[in-house]
Amino acid sequence: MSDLFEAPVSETQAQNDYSASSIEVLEGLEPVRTRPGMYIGGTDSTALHHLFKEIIDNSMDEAVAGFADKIWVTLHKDGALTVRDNGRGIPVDAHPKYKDKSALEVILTTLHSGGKFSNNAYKTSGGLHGVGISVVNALSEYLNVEVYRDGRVYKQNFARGKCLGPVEDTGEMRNKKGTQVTFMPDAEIFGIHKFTAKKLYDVTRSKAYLFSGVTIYWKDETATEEAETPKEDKFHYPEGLRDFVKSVIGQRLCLTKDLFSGKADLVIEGRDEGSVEWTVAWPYAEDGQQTSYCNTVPTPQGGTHENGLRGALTKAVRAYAEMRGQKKADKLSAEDILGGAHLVVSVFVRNPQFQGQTKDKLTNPEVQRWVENAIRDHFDHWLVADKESADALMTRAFERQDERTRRRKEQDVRRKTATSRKIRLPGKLADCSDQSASDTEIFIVEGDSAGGSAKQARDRKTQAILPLKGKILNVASATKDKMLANQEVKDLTQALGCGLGKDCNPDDLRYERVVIMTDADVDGAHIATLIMTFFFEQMPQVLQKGAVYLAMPPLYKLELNNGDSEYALDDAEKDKLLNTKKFKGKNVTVSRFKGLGEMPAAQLKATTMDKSKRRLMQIRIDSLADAKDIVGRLMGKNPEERLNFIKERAGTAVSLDL
Ligand code: 1YM
Repeated sequence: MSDLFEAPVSETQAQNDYSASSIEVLEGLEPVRTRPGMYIGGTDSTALHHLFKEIIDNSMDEAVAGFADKIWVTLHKDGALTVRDNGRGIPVDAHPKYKDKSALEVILTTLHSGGKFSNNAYKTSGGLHGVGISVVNALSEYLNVEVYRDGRVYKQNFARGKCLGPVEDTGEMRNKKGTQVTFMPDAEIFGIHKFTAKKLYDVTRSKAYLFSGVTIYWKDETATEEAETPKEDKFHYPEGLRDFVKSVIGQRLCLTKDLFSGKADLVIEGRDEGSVEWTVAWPYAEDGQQTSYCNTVPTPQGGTHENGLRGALTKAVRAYAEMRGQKKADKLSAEDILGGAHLVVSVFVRNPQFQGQTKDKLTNPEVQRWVENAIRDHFDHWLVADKESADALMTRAFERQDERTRRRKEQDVRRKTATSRKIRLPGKLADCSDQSASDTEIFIVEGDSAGGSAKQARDRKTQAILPLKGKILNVASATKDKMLANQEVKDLTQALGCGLGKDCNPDDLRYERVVIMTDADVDGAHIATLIMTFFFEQMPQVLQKGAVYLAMPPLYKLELNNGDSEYALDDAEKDKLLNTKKFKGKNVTVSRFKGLGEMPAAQLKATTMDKSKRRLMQIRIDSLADAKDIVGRLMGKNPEERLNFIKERAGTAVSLDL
């Protein structure tokens, strides 16, 4: 861990550090209660547990910044939750701009104020990643805060986001510092959902794995004898991620004698940019998983930190294989080397940037290079130090490479025979010119005019375009005969070439990726849903393979007078961009795209189709059974089921564009 995290700052300095004058107009909490989905992604059990993460992230931020080393988590009998840390305590002094209010009250009752007060650059909660403590306050039936600061105890109580009185100095308490928050999620918002001990326990433990400088005390007052998780526990992992991976990999047989793990400071041109910690294991069963974190927050979609680790490992194994005289060393791919490996990487960086509304992918481009450079040397040494393990890794990588080449050849032959046999392809399909499926994609677009733009915008070599007419048949509610007779379904099936229903063989797919590209409006979303339903019902293997994607065309263009412009995917992104330095306070022309057909080809290319610039969303099925249930209810024949589903989830809807 770098000095930055450990260097203690004196208490007086810390108190004066947050800059009150930087406060701008702050929003109240009403929007949070009216549209909770916008802030915590819904009102279901996942959203409920999000409240806990927000609070513990505050304590973790304080620990990572070097001010706290203990956190206590207690689940109470009545369903309330208490989190306490021994950090500096949330500031309680009167706020210059809000003379009658304490900083504590402003932080708890206004949106996004945390980030503005704070000068902690590594902060993930309150503004940068998480939504902050005020959102938890808004969604709690009650929330009570105790701050232990300057040898005194301060208390303030809230109900549904409103404070019940001013912060009170309740007397002296020497030898105690920190913040304690107790809250009860509001049943008006979360209905029957309650905290699950196991979920809280797992999140709590993972935080301790991710930062070895903290000890977390767990207490569950609801625990019974048979409970899955203990009544009390203490988490402290001096070996961090290494301990974590050891606990999941357990006694399973691995390809290498030891795990590959380490820690490094990211010092770039003398500047301390943070740190990285990683652990990699290669289980024989090839059933490993890849997980990554930034500032202790999970990034399930990976991102630049994960790419950095993969890059370092790939390059090091290639170099090692080359040194061992292997001719095909430079052809080894990351998947050859890392497929099935168990990989965990955790970074601490300033100003992390996350992608999209779900914010589950790290996008700071510089992080990739930093992480790759930091790990590369370590892995080179690790390989040379244990030749037996290095050879085992190399041998398996070449086996996977052979297997990959064999499969590709098979696929190429299939495609060639298909083309030479001149299988019937739909007349509307503008096929790509590459003969093999590898690295090709088919864009399924809505309507002929969008099809026209897409044809102009595409890369002819690797991108095919299939325009479909309007709304395709809802295959979840149609009869089989009706489906087979439907022209759009026929076109789609012919173009994809992999067969339908029980004849579907995903290896025969004529393209590597299938991209559904519809307008960024309600109709577009409906059409995309229908096409996804088709895949789900008729080609689930293609979805499971991860070959289906959604294109993400922008809804807005923001342009400055000097011609400089940016695109925004949705309202949230537009508003965010308008608040950045680039646009704030300037004369900005905001235009809204009506549909893909209206977008000039060059723009469609730059924003949505060009492989180097666009963003795609991969459609993933985690559980086939869950997905079947949802699709069945939502797209099936029974309208009552559909209504019930919508009623249950109404609170989850994030943004409706009607
Ligand atoms: C159980 C939850 O919230 N702890 C906590 C929060 C803060 C501080 C310390 C803190 C941060 C800073 C300065 C800073 C917060 N401070 C703010 C704000 N535990 C919990 N512990 N002094 C104290 O980041 O500069 C928001 S949260 F806005 F004051 F900085």
